[in-house]
Parts: sequence; C-alpha cells; structure tokens
Amino acid sequence: MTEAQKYSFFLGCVMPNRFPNLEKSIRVVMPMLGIELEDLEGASCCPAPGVVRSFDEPTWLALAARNLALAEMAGNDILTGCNGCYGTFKEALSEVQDHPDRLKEVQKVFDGMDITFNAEVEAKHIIEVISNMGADRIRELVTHPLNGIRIAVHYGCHLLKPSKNRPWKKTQNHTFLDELVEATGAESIRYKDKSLCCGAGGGVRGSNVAISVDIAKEKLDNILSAEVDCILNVCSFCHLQYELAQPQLNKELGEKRYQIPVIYYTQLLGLALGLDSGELGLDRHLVSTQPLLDKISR
Ligand code: 9S8
Ligand code: 9S8
Ligand code: COM
Repeated sequence: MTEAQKYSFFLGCVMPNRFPNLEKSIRVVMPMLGIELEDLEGASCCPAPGVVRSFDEPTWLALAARNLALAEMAGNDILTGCNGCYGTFKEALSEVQDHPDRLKEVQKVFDGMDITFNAEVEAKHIIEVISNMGADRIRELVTHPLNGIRIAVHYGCHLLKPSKNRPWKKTQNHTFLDELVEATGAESIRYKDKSLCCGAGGGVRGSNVAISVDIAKEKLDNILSAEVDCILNVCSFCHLQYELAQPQLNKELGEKRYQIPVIYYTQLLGLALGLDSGELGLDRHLVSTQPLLDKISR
C-alpha cells in the first residue's frame, strides 16, 4: 500500500448540524481505507451552489475561494462528503483556473486578510477517493459481505453535473457508485428515473418545500416499486431530503407508506467492514434503519 493520503475534511453545514451520524461514519471508515482526515479550522459554508451563487456570484466565488485557500495553506487537497459542496468547489476552481482575472479579483478581496490563494488545491468527493482506490480493493477489505441486500443508489445531481469539470466518464449511465455498492456484497437495483434529482437542490427545498417534496415523492414511489431494503446516497442534502420527506408524506397521507431506510455510503461500507451499527450512527436516523439491520444480521 502507498503512504496514507491526507486531506482537509470540509464538513459543510448540513452534516455537522443535522446529521453528525454521517460525519461520524466518515471519520471512522476513511482511516480504515488509509485516508487521513485533518480538520479545516475556520471553514464557512461552501457556500451552497444552488442558493448563494444564484443570488450573488462574486460573493459565492470569494467565499468558496476562502475555504479552498484554508486547505491550500494547510498543504492539503480539500475533501467533502456533500455533492453541493463538491459542486461549489469544482466550479469555483475551474472559474479561477480558467480566468486569471477572476483569480486576481478574489485575491484582491483577501488583501490584508492573511490568506494566500493560488488555486493550486484540488477538490475531491469522498466517493471519488474511494472510487480511485477501485471497487476490487474495497471488495478485498470487506469482511462481512452484505449478500442479499437490495439497494436503490441515488447519485445526486452535483456529483455528476456539469460533466465538463467532473472527473467521471461522460455518460448518462454512470456505474462507479453502483460498483462500489456491489463491492460490499449488496445488490444495486435498477429503478425508474434513477438519475432524477431528489428535489432538494438548486435552492428548491429552501424556497418551496411542497414542490420539493413532490419531486421526492416521485423518486420514492419509483424506489418503492423496486422493492429495495434501503436508499443509498453520497450527499448530506439528498440525505436530508429522503429522511425528512418520508415522515412528512406519511403525515399527509395518514398512513406509513414511506419507510425506506436512507443510508450514506460510508455507513454501508462500515457494516461490510464489520463495524457496529451504533458506531456508524445507524441508530440515529429519522426513518428507522432497523429493518435493514435485521436483514443484515439474519
Ligand atoms: S455547505 Fe453551507 S449549506 Fe451546504 S452542506 Fe453541502 S452545500 Fe456546501
Ligand atoms: S440531487 Fe438534484 S441537486 Fe442534489 S446533489 Fe444532493 S441534493 Fe439531491
Ligand atoms: C444541493 C445544494 S446538494 S444546492 O441546494 O444546489 O445549493
């Protein structure tokens, strides 16, 4: 094995404030893969691409550059577990790298602030780092294969788009995440409109919850028809949407139709590495993960 890779871990807003259980699963599992996480002191909101950039692009760029600069000054690349944060960093980086005048513009904002930024840092998603290790390597590490577990994989929009500054193959039919899921022994199940948005991003959940939940309902209905044991995501905002939309829809319906456990990739991988469900924060979900855990322990 090559020497441990080290990253500045960027939390974003949703994970530490709403889902510290996901953060914990990342902090426990990544070191088991030889990835060291260093805290990024002083980080702010990324800021959210669909929200802040839509209102004030120069402010979005300067704040994103400041977070990137903190990692650059620490001598690390920046690592995030949220697709939205990933989108902001990828797009802010390509903006300043492709347009020297925009780099100068943010450097001017940092004048007198003890911040140096040369846009030399890279931004990675947790899934990108794991995917670069390869599904075969993950399969070798698995000690508790999750055979018989049926999973609906949700990639999320910002992980993949716009494709011009994403590292993945240019296709509408991505498989890298399904491969990483199947490396745990579980099965990734096809379902209708898999690449559809969860309905949360682009500021939709923030501005109109009813529309946002209606989109989520369409996804959830398709996932229900596929008869899976859980939804798997790699984005703290998609996670929030699937966790919150299900109880809300049940309340509106007056029946418990939507009870699909929603889990994050490092939680799934952690189970396959033999970690305890509590250690992975699986006991802290809004939609109970118990049916999934019961099936795994059978
Ligand atoms: S930070 Fe502030 S709101 Fe959020 S989680 Fe992900 S996107 Fe970036
Ligand atoms: S899908 Fe459409 S925009 Fe997004 S990445 Fe996370 S939240 Fe769900
Ligand atoms: C989605 C983030 S992950 S945002 O709502 O598009 O900013």
